[in-house]
Amino acid sequence: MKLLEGRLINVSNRLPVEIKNRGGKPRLTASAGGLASALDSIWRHHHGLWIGWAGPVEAEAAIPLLQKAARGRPYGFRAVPLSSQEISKFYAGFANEIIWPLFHDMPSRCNFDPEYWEVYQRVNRKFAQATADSVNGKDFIWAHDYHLMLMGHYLRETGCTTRAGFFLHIPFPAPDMFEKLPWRKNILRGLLGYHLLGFQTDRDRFNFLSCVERILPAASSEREQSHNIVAYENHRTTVATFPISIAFDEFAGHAASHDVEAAANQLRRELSNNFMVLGVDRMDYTKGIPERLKAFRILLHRYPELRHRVTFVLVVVPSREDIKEYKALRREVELLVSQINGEFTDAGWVPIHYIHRNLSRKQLLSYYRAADIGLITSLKDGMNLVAKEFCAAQIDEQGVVIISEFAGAAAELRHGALVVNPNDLAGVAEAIHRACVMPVEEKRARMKLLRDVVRTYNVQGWAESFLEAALSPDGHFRRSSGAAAASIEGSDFPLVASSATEDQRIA
Ligand code: ADQ
Repeated sequence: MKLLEGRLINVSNRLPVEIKNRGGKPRLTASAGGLASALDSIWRHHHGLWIGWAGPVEAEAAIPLLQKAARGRPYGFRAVPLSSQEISKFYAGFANEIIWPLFHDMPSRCNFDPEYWEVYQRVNRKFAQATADSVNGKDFIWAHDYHLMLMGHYLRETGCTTRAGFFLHIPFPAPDMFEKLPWRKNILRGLLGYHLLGFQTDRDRFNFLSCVERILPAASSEREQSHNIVAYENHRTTVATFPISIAFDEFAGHAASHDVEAAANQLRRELSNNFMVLGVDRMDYTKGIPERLKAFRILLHRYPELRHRVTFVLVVVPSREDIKEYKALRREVELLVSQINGEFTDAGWVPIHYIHRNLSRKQLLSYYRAADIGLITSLKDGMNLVAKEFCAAQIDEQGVVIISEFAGAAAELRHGALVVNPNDLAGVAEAIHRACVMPVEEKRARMKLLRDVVRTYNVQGWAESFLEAALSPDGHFRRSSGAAAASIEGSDFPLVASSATEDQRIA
């Protein structure tokens, strides 16, 4: 892998460590979010700096703690201080009440508060200035996610000429949806200030290009075999697809350990060796959790012979609990769980085991390893790493993945998984039934295919292909392993239609 001449400057809304006030004293904690572990692999090859918000502490107090946190790491930290008003209007407001729902095709959940926009611009300028102050010409800036979409343009305004790339972890919407955003031009202009833009899937990349074509007529776009180059305001931006992945060997190695095997066996025994359907998500309205529960209820109605034989384990990690919509979702999920359990629970069998908390890596892997079905029903999802983690942990290669066609991961996993439309509740129920009765040879062949895909296109390949594209001098690069993952050809298994025909169903 070609090494950077300079440093890698990673910029994200949060640092991978957070300073919290505990008992009147600032203390270091690991910050929530999986970005740090996803990026860990690239730091093995590059030294650098990570810029982001460090938590609600004064800048002065943060410095010694961040120095302490950087000991033993190949990178240092620089905090961007944000006031509580900025956190509430930039992060909770603009990012999570406007961009998050809109980019997940849920415009009715958006709160287009103009004050959020003011603060979003201000905070992006702050990040741009802190970054420009920290880099030199040989470094490479890698910015992450929807919190920092304007920073590309603001970096150029500061006069910074260091190359800068941006990766969007969430989907990019189609023009009809994106056009609802009152600040649509500014967002596109902000993004086109970067030298490289990376999207999770080709669908997101093409949506972005269609928006540029419709909203910025002055921009021109050239199409290469695996990427596009957009020219706008005397600046060229390479636009490409880089499906994010996981550290496969690490997950698979840990899942194969005696500890995890023993814990998985114990889980199976405790669930009476029932068929285990597993859901693992953040508590988020994009993940289709109520839809999954309703599909499970249909399954138990249609196939009474599965009662006592199938158990749904729903693991949900608390998320964004200070936002009204998330509180309402939790109530809805908990009501559905209790209704379904109330309707079907019988002596010796509780159909749904609901876990609402963070699990340790070992616990999570034990569930992945013990489960017979990984059920992912996102209404829309950038990638969905849970699907890939589930495959990595399936050491016995007997689990079945059921995945929503609207999760980015479906593009890579579609040949081995059962692909469903999460809005088709009956179709999801049929897919669960199909997985329950699937011959073991078919399960093994499918899971082997899935594990090969995730092993080959792992997070290391993702990071390398992004940097390779970022460092190519004219913006043109070869088709990379990461980009190729979204269009793997050939399979023994056709797509599964999500709706079963009437005569296949048991009334
Ligand atoms: P998320 O929306 O958070 O990420 P996802 O990719 O599935 O979605 O990652 C969730 C992570 O949280 C996984 O690593 C999983 O193991 C972990 N997790 C979930 N529940 C847990 C629990 N109870 N205990 C412990 N860990 C738990 C965003 C985008 C995604 C995109 C990623 C990465 O929304 O579409 O895949 O970024 O780009």
